[in-house]
Amino acid sequence: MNFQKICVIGLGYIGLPTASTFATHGLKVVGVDINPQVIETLRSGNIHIHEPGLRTVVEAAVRSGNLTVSDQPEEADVFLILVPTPFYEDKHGEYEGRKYRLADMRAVTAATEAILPHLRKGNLVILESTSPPRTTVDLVKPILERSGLKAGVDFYLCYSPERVFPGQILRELIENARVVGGVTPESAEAGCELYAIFVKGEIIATDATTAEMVKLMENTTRDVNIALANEFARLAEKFGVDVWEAISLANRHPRINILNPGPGVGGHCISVDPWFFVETAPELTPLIYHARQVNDGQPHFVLEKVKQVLGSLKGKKIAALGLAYKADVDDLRESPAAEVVRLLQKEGAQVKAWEPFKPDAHLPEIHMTASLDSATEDADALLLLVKHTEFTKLDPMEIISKSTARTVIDFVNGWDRVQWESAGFTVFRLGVHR
Ligand code: SAJ
Repeated sequence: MNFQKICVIGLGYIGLPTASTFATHGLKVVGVDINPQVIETLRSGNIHIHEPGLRTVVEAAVRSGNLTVSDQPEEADVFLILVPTPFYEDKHGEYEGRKYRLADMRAVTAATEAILPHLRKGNLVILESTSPPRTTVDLVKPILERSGLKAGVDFYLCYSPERVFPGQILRELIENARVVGGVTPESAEAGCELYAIFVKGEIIATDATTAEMVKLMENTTRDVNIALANEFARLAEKFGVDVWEAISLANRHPRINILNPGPGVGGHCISVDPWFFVETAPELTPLIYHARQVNDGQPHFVLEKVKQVLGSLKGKKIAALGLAYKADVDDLRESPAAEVVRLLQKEGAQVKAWEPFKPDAHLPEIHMTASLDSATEDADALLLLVKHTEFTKLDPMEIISKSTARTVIDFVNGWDRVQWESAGFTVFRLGVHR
């Protein structure tokens, strides 16, 4: 096929890197977003996302004249949909007493409807947003066919999941294997041809619903395995075992790879996607449901641990280190660390939070400080909630010289106990009884 112009709808964490990468590979790209601030930021030569290397690629894309931005789609050869698919905050489904989340597909619906007036014969439309199984055939296809054109006959239609790891998006976009599911084999073939423009990893054709399920299976596997690690941490505390040591020993087995326990599972993927299975088949997914419960309950487990160590939290001054949803990213959405802070405050603790990747963020109810020192100077205890590299490199001698705290609780295995104890701290860790 001859791809010259592509319309990328949704310029978020995946959309902007994807749009820019197509542009630096020679395609004319119109990046579309409904958020005027995003458009304004990009037009003024800035970016609204922190992702290593992204600024350089966006700048190159804009400089080449290939990337422009707009608040609405226009005629193109290809339409790529990369809009958010969160769940509803205020609506639930219920099955045998188990309440489950419901996917909010309004952004996908709106993006598809926005394409409709521009859809022409021979176009290729690809949905990349993580979606419940059958979304491409049951939601996207009927909307596009309102044009009078038939999917798989007059235009090509695919689902292709993005699989990139925040923090390494630009490299993984190019190097990861890509699954492209078509509503017909010809659609899949057209999709594969498109991604071959920049993808160096293997590109594999399948059908659209398989591709949707592949994505959900990947993230659900991770969620269930993290839940298992979190349960192991609870068990280790009960049995007087160091879970980190036990995990590293178990992982010497050639076929075992236990993940890391922590304060919970955040972000907008792993903690959301398993619900798309539960929603569409609650009777078939008790394991997936319970893994979600374990991971969502982990901030409460963290709270109990802090209470065990510090006793009543009323008036206790706590420095919370890290608010991002995981290490070395600036993304604070669905962050278990933020949830922990809120729970501590509900128990009467005075918490100051320090997030080096987003010191100026405003999170409801959370007191964020402008520096590490101002969070720690008058604290009773330090909580390590995110394993940012810069936290793992902190010098405990320096911290103790500037802080009133003598107790640290490490929830991510980021600090060496011996080193911190020899500096004068008493160290407690998640998954370790003492
Ligand atoms: N976490 C743990 N223990 C671990 C690993 C992670 O508690 O051993 C926590 C993290 O701290 C974080 C959450 O889980 O709060 C999710 O982090 P993550 O690193 O597992 O995943 P994401 O959400 O950053 O990215 C995932 C990736 N999927 C997989 O690794 C299977 C990525 O490839 C996907 O593209 C992305 O979801 C997505 O967009 O779906």
